[in-house]
Amino acid sequence: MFNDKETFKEVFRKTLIGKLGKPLEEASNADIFNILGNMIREDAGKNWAETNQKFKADKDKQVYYFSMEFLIGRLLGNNLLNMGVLEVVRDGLAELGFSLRDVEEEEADAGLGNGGLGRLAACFLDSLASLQYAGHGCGIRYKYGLFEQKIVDGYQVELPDYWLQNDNVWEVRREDKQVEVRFWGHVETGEENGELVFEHKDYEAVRAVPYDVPVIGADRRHVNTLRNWSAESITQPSRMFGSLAGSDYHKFLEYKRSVESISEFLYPDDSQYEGKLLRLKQQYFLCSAGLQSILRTYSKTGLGIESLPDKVALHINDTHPTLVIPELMRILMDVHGLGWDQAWSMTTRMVSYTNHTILSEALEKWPIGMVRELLPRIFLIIEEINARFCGELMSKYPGDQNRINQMAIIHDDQVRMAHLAIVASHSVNGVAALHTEILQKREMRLFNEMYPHRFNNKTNGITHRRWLLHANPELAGLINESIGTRWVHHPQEMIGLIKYSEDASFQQQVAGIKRRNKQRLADYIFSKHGIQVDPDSIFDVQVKRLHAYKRQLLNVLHIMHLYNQLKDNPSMDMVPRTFIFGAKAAPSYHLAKRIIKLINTVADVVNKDPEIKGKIRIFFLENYSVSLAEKIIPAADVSEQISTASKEASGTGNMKFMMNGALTIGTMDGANVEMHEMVGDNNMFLFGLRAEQVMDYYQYGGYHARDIYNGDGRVKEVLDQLVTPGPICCNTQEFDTLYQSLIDNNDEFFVLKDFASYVETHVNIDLAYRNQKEWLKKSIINIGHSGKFSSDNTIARYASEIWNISPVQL
Ligand code: GPQ
Repeated sequence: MFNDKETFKEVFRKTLIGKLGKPLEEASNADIFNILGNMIREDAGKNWAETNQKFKADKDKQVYYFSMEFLIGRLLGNNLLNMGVLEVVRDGLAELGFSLRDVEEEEADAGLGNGGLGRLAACFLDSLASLQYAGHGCGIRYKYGLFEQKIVDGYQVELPDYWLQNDNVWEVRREDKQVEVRFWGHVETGEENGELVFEHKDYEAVRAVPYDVPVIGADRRHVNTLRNWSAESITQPSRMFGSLAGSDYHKFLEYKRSVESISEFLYPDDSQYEGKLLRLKQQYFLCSAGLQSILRTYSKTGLGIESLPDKVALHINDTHPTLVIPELMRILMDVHGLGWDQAWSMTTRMVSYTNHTILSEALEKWPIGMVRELLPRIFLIIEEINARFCGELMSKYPGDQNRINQMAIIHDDQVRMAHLAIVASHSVNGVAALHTEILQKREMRLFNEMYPHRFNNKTNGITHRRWLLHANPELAGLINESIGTRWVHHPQEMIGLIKYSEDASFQQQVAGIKRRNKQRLADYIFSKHGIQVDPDSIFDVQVKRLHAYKRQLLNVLHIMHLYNQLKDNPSMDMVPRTFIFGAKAAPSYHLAKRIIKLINTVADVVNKDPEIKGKIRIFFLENYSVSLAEKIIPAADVSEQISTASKEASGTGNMKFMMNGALTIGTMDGANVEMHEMVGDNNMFLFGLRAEQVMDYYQYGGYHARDIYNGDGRVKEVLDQLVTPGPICCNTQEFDTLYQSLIDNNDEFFVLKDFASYVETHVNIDLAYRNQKEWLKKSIINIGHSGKFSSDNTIARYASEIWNISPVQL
C-alpha cells in the first residue's frame, strides 16, 4: 500500500473513512496520526511475524537487552524512514492537504527513560534491527514516563507525563504471553533424592503482561521486538484472598493498588541511586518477567536446557537489571533441577554488563533486610554467590581481609549490585575509552586484576538514522548528492566528506542548511514563547540532564561575565550569541533546580536589557525531550560538552551535535577525547583540567576554590552578584546554596578552576566564527568524522565481541 503515492492516497483515504466514519476534509492531524500509525504497524506486522518465524526455524541465537529505560521518543517518522516510505507518505499526505511534520507533532514522546542511558538503549534497538541482528529490548511499560517540565516564574515545576492518554498505536498487548512474578513470603527447604530443594511459600503473585512494540530495521524486512512489561493483579483473586467477602475485598483493592504501582512511573533520577522498595520491586519484576518469557520462547526450540547459552545472550544496561543473575540461577536450579555449578557456568556465559558511570552516588546498594524480605529465594542465592566468591578470594589472596572487604558482594549489610554484576558476567564494558580506563585502573582495579580479560571498551554511539536522516533531512540530502548513498548503510563512509571541506560551494550549501535549521528553531521558540531569536547569531547550546558535574553552572557564570563586560563596554566587539539551554532536574535535586532558576533569572535580566543591543540572548527551553532534541541539535553552531573531566562516562549528545555540524567546546572527558583524536585541536575547542589532574586533586587535595575567588576579579564579580542585592539577586537568599557549593564546599566540580580557560576558549570561538570559510571547514570535518559514532559500529562490536552473534539473513 506504500509502494507509490497514488496507491497510498487511495488506501489511506479509504481506511480513514472506514475507521472514523468521516471524510478526509474533516480529519484532524491527530486523526491522521492515528490512522497512519495503525497502518504502519499493521503493515510491519507481516515482516514482524516472518522475522520471528525465521528465528524459530533456524534457532538463531537471541540477544535480550535488559534495561529499566528505553527513551525511544516518537516512532512515526523513524518507522516511515526505516520502511523506506517516508517520501511516499510525506508527498501523499501533502497532496491530501496535510503536513507530515504537523502530523508527527501529534505523537506523544515515549519518555520511558531519563537521559543518556535510556536514549542509548533506544539507539541500540534501532541499530540491532537495522543490522539484522536478533536483538530485543526488555523493559517496563511505565504508565507515566519522565515528568513533563514547566517553567513557572523561572522555577521548574513537574507535571505527570501521561503519555498513554491517547493510546499507543505502536504496541500490542499480548495476554497470551503473560507470566507470574512472585514477591514476599518465605522459603522452605526440603530434600529430594538427597538434594536440597527450595520452595517459595506464601508469596504475593503479580501478573506481568507484555506489550510488544515492533522495532523496524532499516531494511524494512527485519523486525525485532521491544517487550515492555505491565504489572497487573492476578485474574483469580480468590487464589489469594479466599472468598473475597467482607474485609478480604478491601485487602484485594489494597493488593491491586500496590501491584499496579509497580509499572506506574519511571524514577526520575538520572545517575542517582534511589534506595526505595518500589524501585527494587520494579527491577525484579522486569528481570523475572523477562527471563520467564525468554525461557518459554527457548523451550520451543526443543533443545535441552544445557544449550541455552548457545542460543541466548542477556545484556544488562547498568546494574539496574542485575537481578537477572540470581533469577536465572533460581530458574535453572529450582525449575530445571540443575546443580549449582552447572547453573553458575551457564549464567556467567550468558550475562554481560555495561557500566555507565563512576559517580559513587549512582552505585546501587540494597540493604540485605529489604532483599531478604521482598525476594527471599533470590536473597539466598545472592548470599551463596557471595560466600563462594569470598571463598575464592580467600584462597587467591590468603589473609588479605582488606581486599576481600573491598570486593565482597555483600558488605556492611548491603548488596553491592556492581560487584554481583561483575562477578557473574563474562564481559564488563565501559562506554568510552577514557571511562573504561578509569574503571580498569581505578574504580574496579581489584576486579580487573582478578579478571583481566573480562573488561573491555565499547564506545557509545547514536543512530544516524534518527539523528541525521530524520532530524536533518536537508543535510542528509546534501551528503547523498556529494558522496552518494552508500554512507547510509556504511556511516563511516561519511569520511568522504572531508574532501569537500574546502569546497566553497559545498560550504555554502552547509551554511544554508544550518541557517534554515536555525530559522526553524527560531520559529519554534517564537511560537512557544513569543520571543524573537536572531538566526544570524551564534547558537550556543547546552542540552542534557541537569547535574552539578555537567556544569551548566559554569556556562551561566560565563554568560554573567560576558554580560558584565558588555555593561562596562556596550560597544564591545563580539558576534551576537544566543545561549540555549534545555535540562530537566530530578525533582528532589535542589541544587540542580536552583541552577535552572539562575539560568532563567539571568535570561530575564539580559534579554530585557536594551543597553547590550541583543548581543547576548538566553533561552531556557522547557521540557527537553527526544523530539525537542531533534529540533534543537540540527540548529546548533556550538555544542557545550563541559563536564568535569573524568565524570561524564561518555556523553552521546556530543556525538549528535558533531554529526549535525556543530563545533564542540568541551573538556577532555568521555567520548570528547575520542572526538578530539579524530578531528584534532584545529576542529574542536578544548579547555580545562584533564581527568588525571581532577582525580589527583580528589586524591591528594591541594585545590582551594576561595583562592580563585580572591585572585580572579571576574570570578569574584559574578559570585558576588549571586548573593548581593542587584539585578540577579533581588534581596533573597535564592542563590546562596550555589555560592556555598562553590566557596564553602570548595567547588567539588572545579567550576572556578576551569573558569579562566573556559572564558578564553569562548573568546576563541567568537574569533573563529568570524572567519566563516574556516568555520565551515571545521564543521564539515566534524560531520565527516561523525560516522564513526554511528551506533551501528558500536552494535557490530557488541555483537561480535560480547554476544557472539551474526546478522540473520532473511
Ligand atoms: N548515564 Cl549510571 C545515565 O544517563 N543515567 C545513569 O543512571 C547512568 C549513566 C549516562 C552517562 O552519564 C553518560 O555519560 C553516558 O553517555 C550514558 O549514560 C550512556 O552510556
